[in-house]
Amino acid sequence: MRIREVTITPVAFADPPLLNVTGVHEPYALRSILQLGCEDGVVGLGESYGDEDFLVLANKTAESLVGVDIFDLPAVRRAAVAAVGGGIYADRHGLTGGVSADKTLQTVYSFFEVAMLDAQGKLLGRPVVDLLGAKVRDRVDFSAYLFYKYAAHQGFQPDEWGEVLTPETVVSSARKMIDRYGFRSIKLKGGVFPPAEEIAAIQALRDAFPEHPLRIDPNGGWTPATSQWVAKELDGVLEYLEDPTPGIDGMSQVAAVAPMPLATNMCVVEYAHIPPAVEAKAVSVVLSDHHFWGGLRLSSALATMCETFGLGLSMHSNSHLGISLAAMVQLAGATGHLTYACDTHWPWKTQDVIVPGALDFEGGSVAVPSKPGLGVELDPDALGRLHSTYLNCGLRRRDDATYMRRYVPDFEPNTARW
Ligand code: GKR
Ligand code: MG
Repeated sequence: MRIREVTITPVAFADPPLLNVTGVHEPYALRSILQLGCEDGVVGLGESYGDEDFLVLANKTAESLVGVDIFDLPAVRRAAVAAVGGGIYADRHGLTGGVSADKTLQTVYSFFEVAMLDAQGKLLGRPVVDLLGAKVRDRVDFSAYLFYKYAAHQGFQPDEWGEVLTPETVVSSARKMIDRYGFRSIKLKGGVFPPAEEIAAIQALRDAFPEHPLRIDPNGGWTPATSQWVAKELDGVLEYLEDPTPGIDGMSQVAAVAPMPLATNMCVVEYAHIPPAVEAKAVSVVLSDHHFWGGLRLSSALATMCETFGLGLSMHSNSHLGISLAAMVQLAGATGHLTYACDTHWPWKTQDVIVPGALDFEGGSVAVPSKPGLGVELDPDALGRLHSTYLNCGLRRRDDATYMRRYVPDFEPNTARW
């Protein structure tokens, strides 16, 4: 079965003012939605970043895919190689670590690989998890992903989560998220306030949820010395400390004294980073992300590699919609070596492009869909609405720092600032 038509639709969906080390989320998050229309009417779905620079590379790749057999993944890789041409897509907000030609290629390839696997599964009548080696778990655990946040975007109505800027409101947002989704572990996005305040928030979470494993992730917002201090302060409190400081060298200085494992989605973001990170004993846990690790198949290989080197594996998330969640769940469903609950931004969104009901959370986990392909269905009206939002919102690339200056005029994103 061959590809007849490739459609890439940029969309924008409402996103709350969530804070991180580089600033604050803008009123809309951008994504791109891929439809690979094949002979026989099968349509393979994909989802990835919505930044303009990514769209240019994805559209260029798409130009050479008509006529390609849906099992011919090497042809997709060749198309991506030709389109990317050794160039570098930089996400600009810097929250997913360094950029490189290889990471760019893997990012572009992944977008299409997921849609190819969705189409293959639909053709064969099997879920994607079967194409990845079959299900090793029925449900995939996720963590409650907490953010400090403002009450409202400027000029918008307040959202239902209200302002979260203190340990007390961090705890109440956790309670609300756990009551609604049943999460059994908690992650706090840090790097927003001086570390002592964020330590206080973690301690408050520990008191309120004594049984929930906890993590904090300042996206490299602290110096190695500060990170070492935080690690000691939180001895016995964290299941892992995520990206306290930038770079393999910095992380290895922290790891040398930290009593808990260090995790990363910033300093190990491509295969070439694994040998030096292992050698420097910089991290104990890699957060995989199929969107930039080259798709679902290569992310399975990453799991094997982590197992080989004695590294744990968790999963990283960015603001995303249902097609991405379905891909994450199918991948996690087939990944034996997945040692922690995955991240997801799911609770923060109020809109989607898929028909609801396929990915419900219960007890903090999502059942691996058993329908063919990714197991989700595109809602064409919803896609149209979010595409109109994209056209009208004026945003073309994520830029948390510039938007932050509306709240804090002299704000400077600067990793390792504390
Ligand atoms: O959504 O602000 C955010 C996060 O900071 C995200 O962009 C990160 O990539 O969640 C991510 C992380 O774990 O670093
Ligand atoms: Mg992270």
